[in-house]
Amino acid sequence: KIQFQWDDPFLLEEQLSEDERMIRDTARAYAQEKLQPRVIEAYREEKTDPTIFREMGDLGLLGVTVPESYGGAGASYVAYGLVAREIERVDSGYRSMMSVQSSLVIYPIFAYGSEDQKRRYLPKLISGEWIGCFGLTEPDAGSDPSGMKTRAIKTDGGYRLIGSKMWISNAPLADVFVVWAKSEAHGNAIRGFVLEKGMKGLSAPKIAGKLSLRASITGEIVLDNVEVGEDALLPNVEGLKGPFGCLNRARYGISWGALGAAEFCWHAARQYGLDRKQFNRPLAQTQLFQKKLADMQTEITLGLQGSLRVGRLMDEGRMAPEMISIVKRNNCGKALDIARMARDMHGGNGISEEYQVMRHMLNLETVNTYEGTHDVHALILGRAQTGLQAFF
Ligand code: TGC
Ligand code: FAD
Repeated sequence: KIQFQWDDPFLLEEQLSEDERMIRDTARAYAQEKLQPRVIEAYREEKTDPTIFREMGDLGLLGVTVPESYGGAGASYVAYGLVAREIERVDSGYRSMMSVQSSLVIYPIFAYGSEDQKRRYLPKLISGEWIGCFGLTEPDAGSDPSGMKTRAIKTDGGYRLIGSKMWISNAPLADVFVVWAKSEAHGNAIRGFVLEKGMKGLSAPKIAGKLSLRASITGEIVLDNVEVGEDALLPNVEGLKGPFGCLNRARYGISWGALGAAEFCWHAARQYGLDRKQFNRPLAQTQLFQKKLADMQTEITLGLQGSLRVGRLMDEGRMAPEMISIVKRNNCGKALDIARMARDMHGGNGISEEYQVMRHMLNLETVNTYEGTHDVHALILGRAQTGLQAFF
C-alpha cells in the first residue's frame, strides 16, 4: 500500500524543482528562526522592525523573480509563492511587508520603469536597504480605484502631485513611494510616479489602533503639492492596467501565503487535539474534531494545488488575471474559515496570544479584504463568465 502523507496529501513537494525547494528552505529557516521568536511581542506592541527588510534582502527573499542582472534571484513564480507561504506561516503582516516590496514596488519599477529608474532603485530595494510602499487606495476609492482623486498637474520640469492615499502598507517606514495619480497631461489617465522620502510636501503618518496585521505598519500618504521631475514618472504604462499588473503578482503570492497561515492553524489544532484530554480521551479522538481536521486538510491541499497550477501558468506566460481571482478569493476565504475553526478547537486557550491561532484569524480578516475583497473577486469572476459587469 502506498503510504499516505497526512501533511502533504498530494505530494506537492515532488512537484517542486530543486531550486524552488532551496529557496523555500531558506525562507522557512529564516521565518522559523528569526521571525517566529519576535512576532508575539511585535503584534502585541504593534511594532514593525524595519531591519526585517534587510534580513530578507540579505537572504535573497525580496524580488525573487527579478533577473539576476538587476540583483534578483531570477527564480520562478512558484518559488515566490513558496516564500510567501513560509513567511505567512509565521504572520500575514511579515508576508505583507515582503509582498509589497517585491510585487508592488520592485515589480512596477522593473516592468514599467526607465533604465535609469531600474538602476537607481532595484538594487537597493532588492537588498532591503530601501523600503518601498504602493499607494493606490484612497479614503474614497478602495474597491473602485478608478474613482481616485489624486492628481498630477504638469509643471515646467515635471509634475505637481496633490491628494492622499489611505491604508498603505509600509508607508511610514518607506524610502520609496510608488504612487498612482490621474495625470492631466495624459488625458487624465492613471499614471505611476516614484517618489522618495524627504520630498517637500510628502508625508506618511501611521494609522494606529489596527486590530489586525499589527506587526506590519500601515499609513496614509499625504501629497501636499509634491513637486517631482519628469524622471519620477513611470514611462512605460498608462491606465489601470499599471497597478493591476502589480496586483496580479501580489494577489497570486497572497493565495499561497494565506494557506501558510492556514497550515499553521491546522497543525496547531491537530497537535492540541492530540495533547488535550477531555472525557478521558484526546479531543482528537472525537468525530467532530476529526471532521474539522479533515475539512482543513482538504481545503489546504486543494488550495495549494490551485496556486501551484496558477504559478506554473504564470511561469509559462499563460496567466489570465481571472485565474488569480479564483485562488486569491478561495484561499483567503478558506484560510479565514480554518483559522476561526482552529481558534474554536483550542477552547479558551485559543484566545491567548501564546497559541497564536487568534492572531492568524485576525490577520486573515485583512488578507481577505485587501488586494480585492472576497466579493470583488466574485464579481470579477461573475463578469468573466457572463459577460455582464455587476460592479455598478
Ligand atoms: P476594468 O474596466 O476591469 O479594467 C480597467 C483596465 O485595467 C485592465 N485590467 C487589468 N490588467 C491587468 N491585470 C488585471 N488584473 C486587470 N484588471 C483590469 C483592463 O484590461 C483595462 O485596461 P484598458 O487598457 O482596457 O483600460 O476596471 P474596473 O474599474 O471596472 O475594475 C473593477 C475592479 C473591481 C475589477 C477593480 O477595480 C478591482 O480589482 N478592485 C479592487 C481594488 C484592489 O485590489 N485594490 C488593491 C489595493 S493595493 C493593496 O491592497 C495592497 S495590500 C498588500 C499587502 O499589504 O500585502
Ligand atoms: P470598500 O471598497 O468600501 O468595500 C466595503 C465593502 O463593500 C466590502 O465588503 C466590499 O466587498 C463591498 N463592495 C465594494 N464594492 C462592491 C460592489 N460593487 N458590489 C458589492 N459589494 C461591494 N491599499 C493600497 O493601495 N496599498 C497598500 O499597501 C494597502 N495595504 C493595506 C493594508 C491593510 C492593513 C488594509 C486593511 C488595507 C490595505 N490597502 C492597501 C487597502 C485595501 O486594498 C482596501 O481596503 C480594499 O481594496 C477595499 O477597499 P475599501 O477598504 O475602501 O472597502
